[in-house]
Amino acid sequence: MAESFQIRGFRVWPGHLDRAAQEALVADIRAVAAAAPFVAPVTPGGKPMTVRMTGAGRLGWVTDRHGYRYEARHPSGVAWPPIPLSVLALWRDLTGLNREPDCCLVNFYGPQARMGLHQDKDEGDFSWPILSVSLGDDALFRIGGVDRAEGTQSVWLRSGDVVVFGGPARLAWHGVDRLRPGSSTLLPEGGRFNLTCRVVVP
Ligand code: MD3
Ligand code: FE
Repeated sequence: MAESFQIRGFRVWPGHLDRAAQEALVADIRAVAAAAPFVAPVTPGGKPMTVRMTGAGRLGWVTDRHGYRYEARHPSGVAWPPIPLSVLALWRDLTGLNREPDCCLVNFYGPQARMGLHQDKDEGDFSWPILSVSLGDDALFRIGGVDRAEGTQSVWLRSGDVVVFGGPARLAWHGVDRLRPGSSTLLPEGGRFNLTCRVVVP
């Protein structure tokens, strides 16, 4: 296991997952997506997002004309599949928490996808950390402060990197500016999966 470093209050484990562990997680993600297919989300303002999303756990994050929120069911009406054991093991190892996450949001980025700067504020309790796993092409991740006016810093997240955002970083502004298409051979179709595990219910 590589060492971790801290930047702006978040902790990064570069290359934490070896190739076999990454492939196992991708297989788990494909099983989740078979039960709960990726959707093309729309913001409450009606703007299509470039990222495709699905999820696992008791609750899933959704967005549509009715707003941003957590729901007990996938838009198709089926329950979200359980969070893969591989993901729960990572959560336990790196956060050291006994509490399991309620949600594992799965984002898929095609070569042109991005995610604008935002805060994650739809959870009922911000005292729990968020764990993020990157799989596939490199992504240029940008993080600022809790105040939007604070400056931002950029860091490339690569396949197998794991990040924990806790403490003050939990409410930091963040986003994904772009991918480096073709930078990873993990996904035959190209692009990037990102998993974020969240505690939603206090
Ligand atoms: C910092 N996802 O799904 S993961 C998201 O790469 C999201 O797909 C990005 O932002 C992605 O909401 C970034 C890293 C991340 C996730 C949640 C955070 C960073 C965070 C919450 C608070 C602070
Ligand atoms: Fe976010």
